[in-house]
Amino acid sequence: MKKALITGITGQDGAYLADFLLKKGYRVFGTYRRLSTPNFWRLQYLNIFEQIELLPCDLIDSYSIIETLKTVRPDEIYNLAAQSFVGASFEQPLASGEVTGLGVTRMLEAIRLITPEARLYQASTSEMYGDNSFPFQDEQTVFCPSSPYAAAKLYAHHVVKIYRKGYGLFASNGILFNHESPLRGMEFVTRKITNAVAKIKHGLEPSLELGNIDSSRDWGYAPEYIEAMWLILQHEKPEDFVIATNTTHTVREFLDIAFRHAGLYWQTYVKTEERYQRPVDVSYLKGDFAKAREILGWEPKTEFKELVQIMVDKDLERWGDWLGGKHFPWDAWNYPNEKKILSRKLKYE
Ligand code: NAP
Ligand code: G4F
Repeated sequence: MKKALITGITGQDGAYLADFLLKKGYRVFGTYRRLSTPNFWRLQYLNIFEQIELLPCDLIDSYSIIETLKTVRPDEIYNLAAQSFVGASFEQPLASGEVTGLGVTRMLEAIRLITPEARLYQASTSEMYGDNSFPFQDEQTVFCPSSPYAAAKLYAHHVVKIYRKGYGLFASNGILFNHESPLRGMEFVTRKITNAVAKIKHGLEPSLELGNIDSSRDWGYAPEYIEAMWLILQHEKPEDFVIATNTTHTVREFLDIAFRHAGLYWQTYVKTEERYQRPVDVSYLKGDFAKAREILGWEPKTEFKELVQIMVDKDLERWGDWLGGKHFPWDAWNYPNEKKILSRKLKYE
């Protein structure tokens, strides 16, 4: 049975990827970091929590990465862990650089020393193109990062290429454009909007405040992007791939579809506030995934409008359930029994 290790398994992509790999017959190991309030709700939500083997590991702590690799000896490593919120990277630029940038070098060094035969997927990002002026972006487009997050990801992207070339590691970057779902973090604009639509519709909130609603993103559906990560590691050689939809929409368009879907007009409820503006923003992203289509046979299926509606429907349902007294997986009661946490002393061959 193949063993996959996912860092960032508690995040949106980590949870969907774990689900995908379990269905493919993998033994799935996931790392989590120490938090005062543990965060396993997505794995509970997908009903896969019991099937995941957990290990404590933080990308700022080399030794925890080394112990994890020694314990698991994975065939495939999906490095999804990051401080992934662009806005927070302006507030905590050093911590973001430590985790999102240097964390990847720590992972690569550990792989080089302990499991050089393992295949590494690194979660690169369209943010690396920054505030560019190209009509679309692909694997050849120059990078011009516009945030500490993007600069850290670009550093990581290059270090992956250096270890591939210098040490012969099977290490690939997936340059994924924005991908969303009902499991998206609440701080990102899509989920912030769909959650607010649901609360406004249910009479739980009066309005929504946003920042720059003119920026444009290439938004896809997260579960489909997970398959691309896996395909990248099944490819015969390590390479970098853009994963996108070849379309772009503004935050305004997202607002329009989301509110209309709930029978509301966004103009009645949405205010823009200076405090949600970033010091530098990326105004336009539109990816070209031609290489992934040609080599991996991957393409997106869910269109923008459908994606927005999926998210609104799910948040409407959740808040409706909540009002009816039903509480969905969330928060402290998800904390695992310590027996569930793998001992570093155990070995899995
Ligand atoms: P996410 O929901 O924010 O998940 C990030 C994960 O990283 C969480 O599991 C988080 O753990 C973990 N993490 C944070 N700091 C860590 C640390 N110091 N050590 C170990 N783990 C740490 O992000 P996502 O949307 O799933 O994205 C997955 C990856 O793809 C990220 O690297 C992101 O930058 C990248 N990416 C995302 C998109 C997108 O549109 N979603 C596009 C391109 C690239 P906690 O639960 O403990 O916080
Ligand atoms: O949803 P966002 O925070 O996503 P952003 O910055 O594009 O980053 C996401 O996608 C990247 C891929 O390109 C990932 F690498 C990254 O990890 C993350 O998943 O913001 C999207 C746009 C921005 O232009 C932002 O300024 O929405 C604008 N926006 C307007 N009002 C807002 C808000 N963004 C947030 N988060 N909150 C607002 O109130």
